[in-house]
Amino acid sequence: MRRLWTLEEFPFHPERLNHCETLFTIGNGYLATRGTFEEGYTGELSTTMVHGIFNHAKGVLVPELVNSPNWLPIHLTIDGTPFRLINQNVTTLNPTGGAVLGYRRTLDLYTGVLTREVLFRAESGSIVRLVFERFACLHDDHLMAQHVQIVAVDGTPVIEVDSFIDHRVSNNEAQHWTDVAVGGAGPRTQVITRTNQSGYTLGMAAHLIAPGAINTVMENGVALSRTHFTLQLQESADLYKYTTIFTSRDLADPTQIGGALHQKLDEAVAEGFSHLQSRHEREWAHYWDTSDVQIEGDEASQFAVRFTMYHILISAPRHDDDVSIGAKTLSGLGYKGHVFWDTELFILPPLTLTQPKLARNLLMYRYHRLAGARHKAQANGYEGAMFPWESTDTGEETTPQWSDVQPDGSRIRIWTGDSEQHICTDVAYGVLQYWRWTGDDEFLIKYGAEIVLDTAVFWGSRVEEKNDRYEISQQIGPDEYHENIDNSVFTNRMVVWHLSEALKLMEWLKSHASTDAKRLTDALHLTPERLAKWQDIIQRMYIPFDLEKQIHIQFPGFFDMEFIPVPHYEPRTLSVQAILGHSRSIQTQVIKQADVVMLMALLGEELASMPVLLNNFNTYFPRTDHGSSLSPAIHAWVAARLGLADIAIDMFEHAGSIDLNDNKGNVRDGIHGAACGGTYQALVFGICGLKLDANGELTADPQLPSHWKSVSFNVNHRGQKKHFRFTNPA
Ligand code: IFM
Repeated sequence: MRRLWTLEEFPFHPERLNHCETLFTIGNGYLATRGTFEEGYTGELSTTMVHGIFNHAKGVLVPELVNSPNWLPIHLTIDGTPFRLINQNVTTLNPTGGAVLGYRRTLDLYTGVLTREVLFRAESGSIVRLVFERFACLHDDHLMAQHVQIVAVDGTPVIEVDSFIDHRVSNNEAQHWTDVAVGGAGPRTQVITRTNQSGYTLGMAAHLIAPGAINTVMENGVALSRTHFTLQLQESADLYKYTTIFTSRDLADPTQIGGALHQKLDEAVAEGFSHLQSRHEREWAHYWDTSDVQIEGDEASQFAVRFTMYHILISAPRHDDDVSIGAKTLSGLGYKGHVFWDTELFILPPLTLTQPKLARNLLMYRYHRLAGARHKAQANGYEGAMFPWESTDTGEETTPQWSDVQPDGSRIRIWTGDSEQHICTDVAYGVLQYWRWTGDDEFLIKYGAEIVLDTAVFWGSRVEEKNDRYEISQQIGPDEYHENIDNSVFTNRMVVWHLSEALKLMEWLKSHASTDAKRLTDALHLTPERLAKWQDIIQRMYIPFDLEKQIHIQFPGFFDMEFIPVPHYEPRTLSVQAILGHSRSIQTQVIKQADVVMLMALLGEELASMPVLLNNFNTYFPRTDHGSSLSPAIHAWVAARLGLADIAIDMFEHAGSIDLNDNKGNVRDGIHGAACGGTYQALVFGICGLKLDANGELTADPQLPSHWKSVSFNVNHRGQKKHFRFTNPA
């Protein structure tokens, strides 16, 4: 077993069924499938999410990423005893007459291969050793492979096999599929179906290779590939199942999906499992070549950085620049697959530094959605491009306006779609960071500049000139506990940053791509008056700051509210907001997540001198309850930069273990993608202090925790792979 590369479940933990399903997700950037089992259980959250397949089903407030047909099912019966780990109700071990004698599940993060080994005794007394393997081919978006090895350890068992694609799936009961066509013959089965509102067609086909004569049987509307055979003592059999998938997003003519599915199946069958696996693993090795970070001296942290990077890599689209990564990656139904600022400020940077092609795909998703952003700006009476707080395939705002019904029957108004407008600047930050690290001028000139400039146009129209300065009212900053506040320092200061970058960008374009400078000037109406206004805003924007205390003020009035010493509530499993109750906590200084501290992470010493940054941190850290998973990593990053080593490692460990430990109890809904990306940034930007200087050169200022021996990693800098290794003095 590869050390510190392997996620292991040993023995089986039925009480952690849904948590483990999320952790053991496999994927290839086109789709991801949770770690549910081939035999299926009541209570499982079996989910395959395919990038870009959104649908707005009846009875659901907003569109959501659709749970696609389940390609995993392989049901085995041993001498008439169904192979199961637990009973249907997920409570008792020792299922229907059979007994589980041994169990271990491993996910090799280095290869993306999920393996499960089970020793199972049938009611007849026959004992079989089962080894299940699966992977979603990284070298081929459209192909998934499974292998089951069955060894007769005792007895001469008769093995019955049913393999199928299960189209009877939903998103928490919401039905998204219609016009399901199911069929098959011999070892092949197929499902072709269509989303009932958005009209995406999806097809899946599977081919089973197994001993015995394989027939297709229709049962309950499902096409099963069925076979049976007998094993002699110590004999083994291998089953292989290949599944292919295409959607109308891949093929303009949906009538070609059937042909494409079967052609790819023919190729997979001809190539064979081990060859496919080798090609798949070679692709993974390329990923890790630049994306791995090695930590000597701290095994838990070493494992956590690999685990978090794995989850970013399996969800990052490789060949599609029209989709992006949702807050829960592709690993669960949480947040309905919607794309938030989590992508550009948390998930994107590790890709920018280690897999720039993937980073570019994510930014192109925003470029392709400028029309939606312009529509949102216009609908709200502004100019330019105003990205939605929650985004799907259309680019329109898809934040629900109301929460689900609460236990008391009420619903809570959700304001983020109206007021969390800093998303516009966050996207611009991601674009410029990508450009500076990669030197991808072509991207900037053709696409990125338009994003940065048209979102700047939005801010130019959004700010309010009053009280002899510029202000921005009715905002939600990163701290979502305080809604619709005026002059969020995070937002106002990031707008100043955004407009200054936009002006610098205009100058750069004029000297490096004058035709495009003119094209954008004309298209976006970047008149001298407009640029002069940006300059004026930069100079006269209100940045709430307490001169006496030398701290930034999160928003005026913040310190007039009740002070709650958050650390006094430790140890706790709930957020302090949950402990105090919503209506009280919003009138206190309890902060959900890094807000001023987020500003410090993004702007560093460009924001203020070190003493002010330290004052800020000492002020806001004890007020933050980390009610959001986005918070700890940013605190780790900033604490490391401020030389607060103990806080830095504590917050770093917290960030890296959010999913592994399920601290918040909600990992069943999916991986916290932002915490994964934040963990990398806390390490590379925070603990190692890697950054680009004013000339675009790399500098570092490592502050390794005292118990670490070294940290090593590679980054791509302007097309070149650069290696770093930092050590602690022995
Ligand atoms: O984008 C975040 C937000 O900052 C905090 N609540 C959850 C969202 C999705 O992760």
